[in-house]
Amino acid sequence: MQPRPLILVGAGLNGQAGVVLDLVRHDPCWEPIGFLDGRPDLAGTRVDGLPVLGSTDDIESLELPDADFHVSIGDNAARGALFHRLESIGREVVTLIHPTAIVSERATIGRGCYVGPGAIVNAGAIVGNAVLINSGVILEHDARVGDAVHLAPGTATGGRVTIEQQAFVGIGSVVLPDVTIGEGVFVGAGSTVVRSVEPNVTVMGYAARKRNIYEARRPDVDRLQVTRPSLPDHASFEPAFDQIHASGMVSNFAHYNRELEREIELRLSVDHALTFPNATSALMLVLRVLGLSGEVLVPSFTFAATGHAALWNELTPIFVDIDPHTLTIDCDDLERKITDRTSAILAVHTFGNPCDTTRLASIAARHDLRLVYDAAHALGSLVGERAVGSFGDAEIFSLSGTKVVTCGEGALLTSRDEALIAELRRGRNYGAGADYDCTLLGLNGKMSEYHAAIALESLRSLERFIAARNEVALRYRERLGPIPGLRFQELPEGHRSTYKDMALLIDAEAFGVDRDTLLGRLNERGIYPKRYFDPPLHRMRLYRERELAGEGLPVTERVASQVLSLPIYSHMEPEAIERVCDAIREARPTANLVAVR
Ligand code: T4K
Repeated sequence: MQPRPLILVGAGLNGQAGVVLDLVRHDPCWEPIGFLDGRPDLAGTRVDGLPVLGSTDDIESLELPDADFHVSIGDNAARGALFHRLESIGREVVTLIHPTAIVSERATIGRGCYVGPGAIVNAGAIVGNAVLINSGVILEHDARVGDAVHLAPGTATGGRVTIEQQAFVGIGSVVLPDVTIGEGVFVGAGSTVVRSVEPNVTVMGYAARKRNIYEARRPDVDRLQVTRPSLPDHASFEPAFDQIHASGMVSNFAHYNRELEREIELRLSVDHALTFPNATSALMLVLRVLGLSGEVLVPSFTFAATGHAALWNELTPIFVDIDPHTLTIDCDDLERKITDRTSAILAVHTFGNPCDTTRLASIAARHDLRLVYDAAHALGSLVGERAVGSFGDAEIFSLSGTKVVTCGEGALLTSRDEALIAELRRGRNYGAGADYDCTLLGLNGKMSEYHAAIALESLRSLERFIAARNEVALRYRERLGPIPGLRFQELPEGHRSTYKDMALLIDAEAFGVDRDTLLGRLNERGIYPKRYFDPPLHRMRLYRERELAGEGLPVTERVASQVLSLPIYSHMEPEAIERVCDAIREARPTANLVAVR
């Protein structure tokens, strides 16, 4: 067999690269032909006889020979980002496994990983991409390991542990069975982790006993996530929690659920509001209760839950394109796709930007279609003076952890239709009334009283949160709008968005680097935007397998490949916004830098 040429990314021979070079030099499958490295002093030199072919800064523009790649860098953020950049330009990033490692046939290891001498990866383990499993690691059965994790030598895990992306587990640490180590966690050498660790925390020592552990949350400014919940002071929940405790009614649509429904009816000027445990179940139920059949028109550019609600009801989602500016459903394409099998429109107020509600209402009336809005992002959005919530047959808001107002998990459905609401009340109670005689295939659609109390308290801040997000959005627009190749989702005149997400679109040619490269560069600097919504529904395997691979969705295709949701949250400091803007500006190739501040 001809050995395959291999380029190592990272040339630090006193680090991971030395170990990897040793491995591939003894493996007849590979012929190492050179390095890429970010240090300027190495450019044009030779390391251990092999040429340094260029800088990692220039991966996208270098003319490199036909070869596979392996990123041999210990730092999780740098390795993950370089892996991503190489894949985004179509390069193969290979996994290397030392011949003395034991990997179960029932384990799965992703791309770009390294498994060192004597390591054991046991049955049922699923390992992500760009993961370092160092010498002598024991990764026990059914482990789940996220992307760009680093398990230092001698780490031993019990069964079924989960280690989320970019976590680092130090030398000789032990992780007990069933423990979850959150994203970005740092576990110090020699620790014993006996309970789950939440994301972005450092733990050291015997992590069960408070006395013996050092635990520190990294300051927000270190890692900028796509969002963070803004939560009222913990103490503000206590009176309600005490009352729930004293009353003994913790569920079944009791006092706080009713209060929350009333509050929403008043705030949004809607006739009826119902609480739900999440927007997904509310969407599923409303499509069932409306008694739909055949086809439902939905945008493909949305979160999975929108399309899934149709599939759960054995309806056929027909994918509609989006407007290139507002990113909400394209009414012209929608009209073209109406057939005699169409029974409903399920439109989405994408990222909080309201749809063209006037035109949608008129199309629905003309074709006798039911009209439901997935308003998961849009609690507090306005169409002129009128709040989102009173359009269509029903609108559904999410209160999950990434939303502007959150109670952990939860949702609200609003409608003017009294008969529909009565059916939904039964539906969210398994389909039964007080007599337990079910008249419809319902579900458990109950929000707990604790969640309702949190939502009520959090709702008090809704206007303040939306105002703050609009300020953040304005600042982003001012700073980044003038840069060639960048544009934002457009808001029709007179509409108010919640800015649940701050969607930026990157035109690779005009900006100089593409969306995925930009994402990698931002990740290297501790900034973690998200590709909402890529892949769009019609490109998800679930939908392709059902031959629901929508056709004629050119705008969706383009937007999905260009979109990046930038960090935005209601308590975001101006310095954090500037940090994101600086990082985006500096991600451009030098030649493209024009005098834009
Ligand atoms: N329709 C639409 C259009 C939707 O977007 C959604 C949900 C639904 C329907 C369904 O609503 P629900 O059934 O969920 O009520 C998130 C949310 O989990 C999901 O609710 C949301 N849409 C979707 C767009 O985004 P992920 O998997 O991207 O979130 P995750 O866990 O990666 O979080 C992103 C960042 O937010 C993290 O890096 C850290 C931060 N975060 C997140 C959570 C959950 C926190 O700081 N605290 C938290 O509690 O899905």
